[in-house]
Amino acid sequence: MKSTPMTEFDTAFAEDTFKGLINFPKYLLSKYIYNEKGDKLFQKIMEMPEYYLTNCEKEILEEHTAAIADSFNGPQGFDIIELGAGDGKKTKILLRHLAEKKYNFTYQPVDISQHVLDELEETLAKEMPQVEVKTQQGTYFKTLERLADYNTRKKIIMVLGSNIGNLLHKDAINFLKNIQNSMSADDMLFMGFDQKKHPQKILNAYNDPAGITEAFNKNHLERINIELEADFDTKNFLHWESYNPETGTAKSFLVSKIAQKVNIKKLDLKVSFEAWETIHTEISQKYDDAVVDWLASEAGLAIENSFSDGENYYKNYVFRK
Ligand code: AVJ
Repeated sequence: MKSTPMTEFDTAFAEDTFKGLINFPKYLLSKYIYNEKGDKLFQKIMEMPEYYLTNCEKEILEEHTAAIADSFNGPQGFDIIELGAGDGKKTKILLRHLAEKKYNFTYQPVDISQHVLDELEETLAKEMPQVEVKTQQGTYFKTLERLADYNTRKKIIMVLGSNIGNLLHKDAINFLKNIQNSMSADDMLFMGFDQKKHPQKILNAYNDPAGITEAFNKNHLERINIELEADFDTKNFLHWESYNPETGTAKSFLVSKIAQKVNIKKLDLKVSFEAWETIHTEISQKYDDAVVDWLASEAGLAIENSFSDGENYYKNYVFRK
């Protein structure tokens, strides 16, 4: 192992990877899974039968479209700001309804990837040309800061997919606080939270027999191989999922099946693994009303309403400040 830590790194990815792999226990930050291949694998995950989250949220948006649309409306119409829009498949259910009912609104998808935004803009122009789209490239944080000064009419900030589940509670509260800071009194936050349920159902969603989630998890090592010139052999790692029904935390790991050394050239780092040593790679937090209520109140927000699927597997909450 390297004795003198580097003081400067080329990228945040390099620095975070270094920090995570010299830590005990080892970890990697899940946000780095999403390179081009990671995006594609996540699309595949959303199409798997085991990954119930997508269908549940789709069901909610389909079954409650009119009520949701109604709660969005303001005296001068409204602007939907969606953080992490992706391919917008689920959002389009809402947008189609809003356009048909001639609501006065704009759709402003925010994403770090200009490529994702360009594709979304293109499909929207084709499928519903009457919707006014203003894409916003950038980090959530920067965008929210900019939005704080924007107060001409009601804003609906939207975060779908239970994306908040990747954050520890303290980070989730900070994320919600950032959103709260950018909101005016009449603005709303519309956000999806995957719910606590039968532990087996949750484990199955993150441990599919086809191995797509395994490939998704291992893609992190492949990204390190490519971008940081490392020699991880992904065959020597096991994808392992755990779920703690007490805390509601699903945790993903890559477990080293053998004692091994990995060389990460660009970090000037040799990482040693004992047999069965772990790398923690992701959390996918599951919630209940009490926890959502607590997170919201810590961030100066209050639950105004919520919408659920038929099985109560998933909920979309409406928050106000
Ligand atoms: C995009 C964070 C909602 O945690 O359920 C899916 C990512 N990881 N399968 C989730 C994911 C493994 C997903 N989120």
